Amino acid sequence: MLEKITNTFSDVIRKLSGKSAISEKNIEETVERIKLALLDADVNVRVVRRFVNSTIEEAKGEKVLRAVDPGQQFIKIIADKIAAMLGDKKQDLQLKGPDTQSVILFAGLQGAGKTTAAAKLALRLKRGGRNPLLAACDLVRPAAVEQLCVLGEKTGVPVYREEAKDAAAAAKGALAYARKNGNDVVIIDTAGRLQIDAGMMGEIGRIKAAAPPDEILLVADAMTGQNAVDIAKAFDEQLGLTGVILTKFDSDARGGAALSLKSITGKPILFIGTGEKLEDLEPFHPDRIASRILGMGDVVSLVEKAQETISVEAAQKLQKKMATNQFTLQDMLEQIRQVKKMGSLQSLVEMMPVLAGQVREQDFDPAEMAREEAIILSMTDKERANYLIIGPSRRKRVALGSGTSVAEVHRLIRQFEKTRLTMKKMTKNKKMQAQFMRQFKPS
Ligand SMILES: Nc1nc2c(ncn2[C@@H]2O[C@H](COP(=O)(O)OP(=O)(O)OP(=O)(O)O)[C@@H](O)[C@H]2O)c(=O)[nH]1
Ligand SMILES: [Mg+2]
Repeated sequence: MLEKITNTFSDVIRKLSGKSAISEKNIEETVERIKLALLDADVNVRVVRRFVNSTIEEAKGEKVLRAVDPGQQFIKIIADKIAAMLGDKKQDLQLKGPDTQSVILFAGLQGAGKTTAAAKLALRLKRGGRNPLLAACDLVRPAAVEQLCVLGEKTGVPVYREEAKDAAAAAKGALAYARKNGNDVVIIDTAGRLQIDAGMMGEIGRIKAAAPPDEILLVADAMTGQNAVDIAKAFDEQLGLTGVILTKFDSDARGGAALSLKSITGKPILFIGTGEKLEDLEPFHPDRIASRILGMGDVVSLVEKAQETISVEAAQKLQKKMATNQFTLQDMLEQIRQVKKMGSLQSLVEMMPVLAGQVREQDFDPAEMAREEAIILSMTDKERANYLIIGPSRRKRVALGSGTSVAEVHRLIRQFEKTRLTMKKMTKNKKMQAQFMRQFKPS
């Protein structure tokens, strides 16, 4: 996700952050480098030009050149401009209250990911307490209705289908069905074509008239860069879009579509598709994506992800143990299990690029974690509470019991001692804590 552009930006930011003085020449050179990176990322030329002009103008003002920490000030300007390019504020779906029927119409080219996104959004709304209905109105591609039905089955969201071959009539039928069955959001999946053509636009126009939507969302493939922006413009002119879902964001290394869409079309990106699984649809937060691109890490998403898996009480308990040096092997076991729950290191490092290079892949290797878990599980409660009693003969027993070697048991205990030591240092040292926190925050 955005690897390519993030690499350049992280490097620029790293070079700036240590600087105690910044000259006009520094500003120009930095902006030039970013300009090339943006163009290389397939960002619209007009958007790039606007970025260059406004950044130079603002950075050359008193604020940066005379600031106590000019590097940080300059970074802040860049971060704000990138967030503005992405759309500034997060936009929500505009739906009516839960007791009134809302309609969401999906449009887009063939293979953009409409049907998948419709099912993902239905699942999201259902988890948010809504009662959605999926309407199968792609009557062009033979297997389209079946595909939606399969996804409906997986998400537990009902699918409305008609045998007749008129998409607008099917949409109307879906609304009536939803009213009868208490479905408060109807999500209409439509047929895509290879290119924008009159047939497709006419059909979606008829569906729009038959089932007046609250949201008309374009589903566009992020990997197509500027093409996605052109498509959005065309759809908006003919149908009047309310927003965009950018799919396949997980495979988009460059980010050109995301960085140009809002400025060029004026339409907000509401969601991004981040994978093929039905859970892989995330609300689009411009500020968070901006700090991700700048290599400063998406701390908020990381914390949210951690909160989903680690309870607040557990975190507080751990903090207390850290402070009083009571961290035991049992706590380490629980941590290993939590890390396992949070998913792969890859997804974490993507949210926190500053971690890349600091954490080693093998620290999060599932096989290694399973071995560590087995070792601790082979210890007695007493041993887990006080690692100092685990002498040579106990280590041998633990190795045997866990199907590992004595060397691996040694290594785990050494690792544990090191962790304890780091924790002790961290909690004792206010400066170190502040330093640790500062790497997450630009200012
Ligand atoms: N990696 C990734 N793949 C996706 C994403 N969204 C959709 N896909 C894949 O893209 C392919 C096409 O998705 P569909 O949902 O069938 O696309 P569509 O727009 O409905 O296509 P038509 O109905 O033929 O117009 C499928 O293989 C999906 O699994 C995403 O966010 N990330
Ligand atoms: Mg489809």
